[in-house]
Amino acid sequence: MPYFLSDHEKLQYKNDGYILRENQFSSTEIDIFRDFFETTVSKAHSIAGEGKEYFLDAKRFVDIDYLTLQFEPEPHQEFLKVIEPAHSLNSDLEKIIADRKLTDPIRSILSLDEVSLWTDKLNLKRPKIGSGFGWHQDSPYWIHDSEDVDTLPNVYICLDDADESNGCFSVIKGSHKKGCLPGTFDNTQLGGFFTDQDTFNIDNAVDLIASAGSLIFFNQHIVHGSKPNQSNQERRAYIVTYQPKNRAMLKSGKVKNI
Ligand SMILES: O=C(O)CCC(=O)C(=O)O
Repeated sequence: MPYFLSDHEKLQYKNDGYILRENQFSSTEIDIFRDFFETTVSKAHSIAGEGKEYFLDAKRFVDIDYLTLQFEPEPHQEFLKVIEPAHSLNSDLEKIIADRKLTDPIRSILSLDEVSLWTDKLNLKRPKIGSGFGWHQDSPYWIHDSEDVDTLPNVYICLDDADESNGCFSVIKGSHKKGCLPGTFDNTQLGGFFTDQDTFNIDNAVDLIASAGSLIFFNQHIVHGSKPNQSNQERRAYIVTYQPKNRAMLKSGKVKNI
């Protein structure tokens, strides 16, 4: 069964920079995805000691070949925050990456039949521990590595019900239209990757409250972020980013056509 975007959804993506498709996966499917997720997290913990550890703005990172593990800030530095590229640790994730519920809308967005993988990440955001993500765009992270930063659409898979209390995904509606925006200049190491708040309108912020199994497709230039998880509930997400076929993946440089 095809899952291409309707004309209305295409227009919405063009104007707003995102679309939310609710309840795309059943609870049984999401349970399987959560198993893939937690298996990957366990593998990441088991190899974290083998990697090269470094700190940016007091945030702990570990690189193992081209895999990057990002940990929560103090006092939770033992807890993982992000694993990227996640499929390199668990090939089961490739089943999700190739699912037409993800790839057909991406084909519609790119107006292409064939696509490849750019990157994929697991964002953990554990109960009471998971920190937020400041307002940022993805494109400034990728502009120096990608052949074409304008063709890197994302899909965010909600693995848990998410609302304001556990730090649901938030976007600045329409902010993708200006391309790469300037970063902040606050003399921190990572400050340049957070978007200068004078360049977008915070009144256009939308909290994407969504249930587990929902998908959020979003433009690589949209300003987005999320609050910490202050609840007792998990808020796990898997974000997959695609590109036109035959292009090299971020970091590994290998090609993974879908
Ligand atoms: O998981 C989230 O809430 C935000 C993730 C994000 O902004 C990112 O990975 O670029």
